[in-house]
Amino acid sequence: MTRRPSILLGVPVQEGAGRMGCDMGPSAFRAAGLAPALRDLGYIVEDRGNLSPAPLRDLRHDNGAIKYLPEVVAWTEAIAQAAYEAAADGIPIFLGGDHSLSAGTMTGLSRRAAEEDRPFFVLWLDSHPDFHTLETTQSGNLHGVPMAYATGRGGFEGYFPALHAPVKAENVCMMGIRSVDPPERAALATAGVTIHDMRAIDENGVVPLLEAFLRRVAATRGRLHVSLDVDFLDPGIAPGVGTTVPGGATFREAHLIMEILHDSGLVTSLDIVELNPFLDERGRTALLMVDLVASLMGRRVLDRPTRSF
Ligand code: 6HN
Ligand code: MN
Ligand code: MN
Ligand code: MN
Repeated sequence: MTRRPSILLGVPVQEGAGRMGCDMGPSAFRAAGLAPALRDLGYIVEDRGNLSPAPLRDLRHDNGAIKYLPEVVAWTEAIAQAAYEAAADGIPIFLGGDHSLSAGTMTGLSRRAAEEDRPFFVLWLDSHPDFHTLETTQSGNLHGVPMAYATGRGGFEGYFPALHAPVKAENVCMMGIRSVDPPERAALATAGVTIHDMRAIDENGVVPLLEAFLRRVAATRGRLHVSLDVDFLDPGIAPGVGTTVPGGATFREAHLIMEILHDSGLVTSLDIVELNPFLDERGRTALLMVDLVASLMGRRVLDRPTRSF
C-alpha cells in the first residue's frame, strides 16, 4: 500500500488560550517522537517546521473582552494558506498551538476540498464545542470561536479572513463534549452539528457513534479532518492543558477512536491542539498524544482485519 506523506506543520500560536505556554506545543510533540513514530509506521515524513503569523493589522471589536484579536487573525490567515497548500501534498498534521489554529486549518482545508469538488467533514474531539462568536465570547479567549467562524456564523466579517467555502454544520460531528457555555448551547440547538456529549459516550460507547458518522463520510468521496483537543481526554491521563474538564475520554476510548479512524482509511488531515507543556508532567501528555496519532496512522498491537465502511 502506498501511503501519502505525512506533513508536519508546527503552529506555535498561544494567544487564543487563556494562559501562555501552547507556543511550546510543537517542540514538545517533536521531542515526544512524533516523526520517528510515523516513520516506524512506514510513512515518509516531511516536517515543514513552524509557521509564522501574517503581518498584524489594527483591529478593534466592540466586545471589549476579546483578547489578541489582531494576533489570532494574523495566525488564521497564515494557517489557512498553509493548510490549503499542504492538503494537496499529503496528510497534514498541525501541531498546536491553541485551538484557535483550527479557524485556519478548517477553512484552508475546506477550500481545498471545494476546489476538488469533494465534501468536507470534521470530527471534533474536545470537551468544548468552541462555538462562540466574537459577540458571545465572555472569556475573550479566541480558542473558543473557531467552529463558529468556520461554519459561517455571523459577525466574523471584517475581522477574520473571508471564507472561500464555509464548513457545513451537518458535516461536523463532535464527541466528548462536556463544557458548553449558554450562548453556545443556544446556537447549537439549531445549528445542525451532530454532538455526542460524554453522556452519549457513556450510554452507547464510542463505536456506534463514530461508525455512524464514518459511514456518512464513506458514502461520499469526502475529505475528513480530525481536530483533537487535549482536553477531550480525561485530565487524569492528560494534565498538560489549560482547560481541563473532569469526566473525559479514557485511554482506551481515545485509542479505539483512533484505531477505527485508521481502519476507515478516510482521514485526510489532523490537528493536535491545546497541549501546554508548561502544565504537563514529565511530557506524559505529549507522549500520549503522539501515541494516539500513531494509532490513528496505523499502529496496531496485533494484525487484524480492518473494519470497512
Ligand atoms: N478550547 N467555552 C470556554 C471559553 O472560554 O469560551 C472554553 C473554551 C475552550 C477552548 O477548547 O479550545
Ligand atoms: Mn505544495
Ligand atoms: Mn477546543
Ligand atoms: Mn477544549
